[in-house]
Amino acid sequence: MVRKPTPEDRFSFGLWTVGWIGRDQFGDASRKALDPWEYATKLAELGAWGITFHDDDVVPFGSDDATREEILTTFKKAVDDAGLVVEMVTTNTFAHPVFKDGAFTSNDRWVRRFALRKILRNVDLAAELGAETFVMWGGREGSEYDGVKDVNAALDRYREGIDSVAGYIKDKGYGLRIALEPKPNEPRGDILLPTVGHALGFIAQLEHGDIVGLNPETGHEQMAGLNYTHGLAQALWSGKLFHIDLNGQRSIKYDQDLVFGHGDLLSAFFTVDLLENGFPGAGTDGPMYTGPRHFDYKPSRTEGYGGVWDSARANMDMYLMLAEKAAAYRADPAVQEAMVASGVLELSEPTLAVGESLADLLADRASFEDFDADAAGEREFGFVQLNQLAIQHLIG
Ligand code: GLT
Ligand code: MN
Ligand code: MN
Repeated sequence: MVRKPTPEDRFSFGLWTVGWIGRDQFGDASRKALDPWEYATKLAELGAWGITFHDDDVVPFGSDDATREEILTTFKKAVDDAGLVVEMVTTNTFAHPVFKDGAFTSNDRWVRRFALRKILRNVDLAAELGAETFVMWGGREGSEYDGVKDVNAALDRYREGIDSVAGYIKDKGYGLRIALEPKPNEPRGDILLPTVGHALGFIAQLEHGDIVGLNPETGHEQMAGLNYTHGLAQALWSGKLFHIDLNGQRSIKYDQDLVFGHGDLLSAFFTVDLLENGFPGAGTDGPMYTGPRHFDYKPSRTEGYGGVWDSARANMDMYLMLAEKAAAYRADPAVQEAMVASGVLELSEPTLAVGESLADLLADRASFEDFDADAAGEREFGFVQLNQLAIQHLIG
């Protein structure tokens, strides 16, 4: 039995996750939609601490102000009554046909202006609800054909859009940070800012990049054959891991949004190990992710509401089970020994000693002239053994 999640675990869910009714490219909805507040109540019962949503998940696109106000009041009350925290808010700039060529990077300037207005309005709502993170997934920012998008101009417009939103947050004094969510493709053939690395490079070009970071999603990196844990690691190293979308993906294919751990389980183990225990060399004194454990998954289309709640719970159970395994892995003397043998901990030692100059290095015969490269080439790192110990903890 896995223990029940507590608020300290800070598990949170997108309303669009349990709220997904199974409509896909090929088929109609396989479940009936509930009211937004019903999902909130149920998630809280299961042990979730937080809830997140797109503007349009709660208030239908195009609603008039009075309707919007009425719906938001009911929703806020339900969230409060359930004891849930709205930790993140995001904007739907992908569903309505107006965004078919993108929002900030649509070739149509009027669409770009409308998108900016929609997003700024949602920033106000996010701040009002006390959210800390404002996720921006530019799902429609991209193209199917290379000749139809001036990528130089598109990146200029993307920067203009994000800097405008970030500048607005600062001007208003809101306690919000923006987290960009990379994805390589789907729904567009190619999406701009396709990976963690592309997004980090983009953030470095922003005027207000200090409040812009990342919301990497497990499946989005794995769809491109990339290592999610390494993506998180580089975002952490860069001080840019503002938020996470945990889920499961089985190799390079369409975005599956499976339950966390139901895709690449070994990778999920190391993801949790990093999130809970930090880097092997620095441990919890090094860069650590301190945000919510947010799940962005879809209950499979085959499930009814029983399966929806079971799968929501499964995300949290997977995380808790993996956290337990990862703690045991780190504490195991055999693992610690294997870590020493493998040199994992040696990597934290700077290559040049404190105060040592390149001139010193050039004069150090032990580093080159007298260095026995052949002998060093004989070193056994024992990586396989260390990995085997990880797997033993995982399945043991
Ligand atoms: C959409 C997408 C997710 C994003 C959401 C935020 S919406 O479902 O597939 O990965 O996190 O806009
Ligand atoms: Mn996501
Ligand atoms: Mn996804």
